[in-house]
Amino acid sequence: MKITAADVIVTSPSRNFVTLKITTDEGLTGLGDATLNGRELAVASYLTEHVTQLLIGRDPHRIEDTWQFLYRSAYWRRGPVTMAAIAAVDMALWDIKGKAAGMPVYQLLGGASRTALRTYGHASGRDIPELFDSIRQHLEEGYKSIRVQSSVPGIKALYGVAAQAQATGERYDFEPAGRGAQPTEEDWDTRAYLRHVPTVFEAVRNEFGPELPLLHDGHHRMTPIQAAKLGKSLEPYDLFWLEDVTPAENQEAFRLIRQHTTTPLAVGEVFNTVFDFQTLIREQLIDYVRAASTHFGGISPLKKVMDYAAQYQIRSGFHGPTDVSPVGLAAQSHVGLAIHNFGIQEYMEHSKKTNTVFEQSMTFVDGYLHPGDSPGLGVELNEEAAASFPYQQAYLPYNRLTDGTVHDW
Ligand code: EZ4
Ligand code: CO
Repeated sequence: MKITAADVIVTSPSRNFVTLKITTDEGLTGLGDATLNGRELAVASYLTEHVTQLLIGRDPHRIEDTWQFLYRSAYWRRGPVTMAAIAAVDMALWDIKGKAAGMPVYQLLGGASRTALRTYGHASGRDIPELFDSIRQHLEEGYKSIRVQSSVPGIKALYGVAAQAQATGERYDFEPAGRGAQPTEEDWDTRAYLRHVPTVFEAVRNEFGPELPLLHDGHHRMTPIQAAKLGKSLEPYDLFWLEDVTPAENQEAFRLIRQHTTTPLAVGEVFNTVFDFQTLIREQLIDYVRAASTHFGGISPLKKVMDYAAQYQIRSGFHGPTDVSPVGLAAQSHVGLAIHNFGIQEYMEHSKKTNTVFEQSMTFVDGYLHPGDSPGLGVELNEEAAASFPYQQAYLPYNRLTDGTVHDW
């Protein structure tokens, strides 16, 4: 079998997605997700200008060889743009291999280690009553674990609070930045946040009891000692995990955090390779790997980092926001179903429009996700629908402190 075409499709149903479609001389096609939120066209251009022509004529079965070729022959390694581009190729080749074998990809990765993937959903509110309503709504829809984000008095706009979603009839804000030529500016105050978050979890525990697994995302905004303080102050509320407490370029920061708190820690949604996890895993500084197949070079490296993590009882918690396309979500769901050290899968439903562009065998039943048993990844692109939603420029928001200093968002 030989690759005869590799096309990049950019579509924007409720947000932008970049998809690679690889076609073979035997008529099999494969899809890969190359979406890098807010920098989409950089990856599209990396693929169309530098990668697609290298794929023509190659044997699509040689997944590992193609991955190593793209990683090593570029000389310039790593980084989100490069690794999202390589991820798309890797996923598309696994998709083709599954279709050629007549099997879902999880079968090629060793077969299912569980019946389905436990998920968590995103509850949020501008105040406690709104947050409680959101948690109840998620529970009614079957979610068994809940991420809790709420507004903080004194901070006007806040990450993770779906303030506009209600107005549009969807659950989530699919494009938190809004579309446009400039990023939205938000405000941030770490002291106000650190004071407020424990009171929110106390209220949630009082209302929903001790059993419900609760998660929280700090979104990279604290210093190591502030993160340690937050972890400690949340211990009475028994979190499933606390995520992205610091901007984790500095892996050593987790040594300090770990000394101070037994709250389980999750990190890695912006990581691109196993090297970003090297110290964190080897020194057992985290509990969950937050990598996403799309930003981590695809299915092949995700399986490898999880096998490394397994030696240290560290489990998966793959990143599943709506900016990971249905193709990327399917790819990591096949990995999650196959590995022994699966933890939980983040699951934000995609919008109705997105689901018209990406036809999926994935099911979500009673809080559990399953990638389905269609051969390959189980996602097909409706190209006509994709073409009806042209790219729109979009930026993620950014933060400024009260004195005007730019802060991590
Ligand atoms: O802000 O994927 O845990 N989820 C997150 C996400 C990220 C977005 C950025 O594109 O932190 O919502
Ligand atoms: Co996050």
